[in-house]
Amino acid sequence: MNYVDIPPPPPHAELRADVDVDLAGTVHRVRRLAARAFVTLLLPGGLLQVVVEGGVPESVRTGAALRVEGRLRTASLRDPALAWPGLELAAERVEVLASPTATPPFDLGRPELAATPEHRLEHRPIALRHPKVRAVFTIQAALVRAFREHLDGLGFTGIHSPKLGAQGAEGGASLFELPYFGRRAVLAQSPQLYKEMCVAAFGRVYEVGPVFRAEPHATRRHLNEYTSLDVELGPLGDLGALMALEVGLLRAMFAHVRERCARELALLGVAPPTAARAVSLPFAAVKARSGEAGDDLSPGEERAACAWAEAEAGAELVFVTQYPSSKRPFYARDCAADPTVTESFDLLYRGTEITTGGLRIHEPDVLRAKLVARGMDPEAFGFFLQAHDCGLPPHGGFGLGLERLTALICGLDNVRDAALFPRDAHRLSP
Ligand code: AMO
Repeated sequence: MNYVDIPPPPPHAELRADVDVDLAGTVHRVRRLAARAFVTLLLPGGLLQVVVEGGVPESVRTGAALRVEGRLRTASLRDPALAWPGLELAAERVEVLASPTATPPFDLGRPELAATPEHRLEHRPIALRHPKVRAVFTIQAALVRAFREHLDGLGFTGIHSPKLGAQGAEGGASLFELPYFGRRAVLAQSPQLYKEMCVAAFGRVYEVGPVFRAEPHATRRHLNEYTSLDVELGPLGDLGALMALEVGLLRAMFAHVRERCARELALLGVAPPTAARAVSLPFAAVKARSGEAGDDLSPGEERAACAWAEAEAGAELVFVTQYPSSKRPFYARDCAADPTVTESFDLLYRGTEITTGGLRIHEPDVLRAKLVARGMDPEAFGFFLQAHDCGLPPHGGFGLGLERLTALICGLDNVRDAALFPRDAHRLSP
C-alpha cells in the first residue's frame, strides 16, 4: 500500500500570474458563453475563476468535482466572493472527478441566497456552500482558533468534560433528560462544575464544547444546543482581573478575525470587530436608569446599556456587575459587603449579552449552606463538594456563547444563522 501525503493547499501568494497549476476543487458556478465557459471553482483557500476555451461538458455543473490543469494569468474581476480577484486560471485540461445528479434547491451563484430563513435551514447542507454563509463559519473558526491560541499562550490547559451527567449545574428548568441504562441522565447545560474542579488540578483551564438548554422559547438569541467557550482559573482574588482577562481575550480574537478574515468581513458588508474600550456598570445603576423593574435585564435594557456606553464612553464592551444573587446559580459568590448581589458580571456587546462570568464559592461550608438554602440536595453534588473539601483555590471564570458572538460580528439578526446545523424547538434535522 502506498501512502501519499496530502500536501497543504498552496499559500495564497503562490497562486500568481504565469504559474502552471494542477488543482482540484468543486464547482461553485458555471457560466456558458458561445466560445468558452467560466467556472468558479471552490479550492481550500476560496473561490478561483477558471476559463475553459471551447466550453465544458454538461457534467460540469454546480457541485461537480474537477481537476484542472492550466496557467494562471492576471485578471481584474469584480465578484467580491472570489479569493483571487486578480487572477484567473486558463484551463488546458479539465477532468470531471464527480458530477451531481440533482440541482441545488436554490441558486448558489447569486450574491445573496434568495430563500426564506426556513427554506435555508431546511436545506442547510446546501446553503452552507453559499459564499456568504461560508464566510460566517470561516469567521467562527478564526474566533475559536484565536480563543485557544490566546489561552494556550497564558498557560491554560484545554479540557473536555462529559456531556452526559446525573444533574445540571445552571438550574433545573432547562435540562434535557434521557434514559440511561435504567436511570435518568441529563445533557450538560454547561461544563461549570467540571471546569471548577479542574482548577485544582490544572490551575487554568478552558473548554470549547457543546452545551444543551431545554428552553422552549424561540427567540433570536436562544438555541437548544450551542457552543460554549468556557474559561476558569485560580487562585483568583479579583473580579477585575477576570474582566481584564476577558477583554484581552476578545481583543486577541477580534484582531485575529481582522487579520485573517478581511475578505469574509467585506463580503458580509460588516465593520471589522474591535473592542477598544470596556466599561462596567452595576446592575442597579442600569435598572435605575432604565426605570424598568425586575431582577434581570430585558433585551431592551441590554441594548440601552450598550447605547449609553457607546455614546458616553465610546465603549463597545459593557460589563454589568453585581447581579442579584437570586438570579445566579448556586455556585456564584455573593459580595461580602452585600450578600443580595454577586461577584459576577454579564458582558454585553453590540446590544446583547455574550458572556456570564464571576467569582465562585470556594469554601465547602458556604457552598453546602447555599445548596441547602436553595432546596437542593448536597448529596447529589457529592463529587463537587469533595473537590471543595480537598481544597479549591479562590477561583472564577466565564462562559462565552460562540454563536451569539459570531452572529453579532457578522451582523446576523438570528443566532440560528451562526449555528452550523441549528437546534431549536422545531428543528432536530438536518
Ligand atoms: P450562561 O447560562 O449565562 O452562563 O451562558 C453563558 C453564555 O452562553 C450563551 N448562551 C446561549 N447562546 C445561545 N443559546 C442559548 N440558549 C444560550 N444560553 C446562554 C450566552 C451567555 O452569555 N456557567 C455559566 C458561565 C460561567 O459563569 O462561567 C453559564 O453557562 O452568550
